[in-house]
Amino acid sequence: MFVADRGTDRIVRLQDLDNNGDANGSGEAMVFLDNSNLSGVTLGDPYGLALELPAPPPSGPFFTRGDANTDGGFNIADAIFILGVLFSGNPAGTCEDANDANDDGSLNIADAIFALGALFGGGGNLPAPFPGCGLDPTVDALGCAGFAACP
Ligand SMILES: [Ca+2]
Ligand SMILES: [Ca+2]
Ligand SMILES: [Ca+2]
Ligand SMILES: [Ca+2]
Repeated sequence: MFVADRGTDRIVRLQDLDNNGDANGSGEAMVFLDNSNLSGVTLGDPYGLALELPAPPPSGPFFTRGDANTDGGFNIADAIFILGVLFSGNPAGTCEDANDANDDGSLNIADAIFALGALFGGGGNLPAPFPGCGLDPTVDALGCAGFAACP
């Protein structure tokens, strides 16, 4: 069975490899064709068959954006923590999403700059969840394994 996901131009192959009646097992759902291996192919949908697959709902532990060192506060130490992860090889902590200060889905110098701007440059608040605890409202590849400062 093939499912074309319009949202990401992706064709997924679903197979019931272990014959248990579903395609939820390991290796049964395989990305057959997507943007990474298209190489010039344009996916069409002439028959309107593609399914609109909803984005996965946010999940994981609650966290506070910007609180990179997960001590329950947002201050200069968090910007220093982010810089330490980026440039000194320090461990990233338990919650990548907290380090993603600008919530663009990647961890880089822009997050440290964004955090410093919010702290000292009148940049205002960080994207949610901030300053309270919550889930990442914009699903991305960054995860949050644990965040001690949130219940
Ligand atoms: Ca902190
Ligand atoms: Ca970022
Ligand atoms: Ca996000
Ligand atoms: Ca995330």
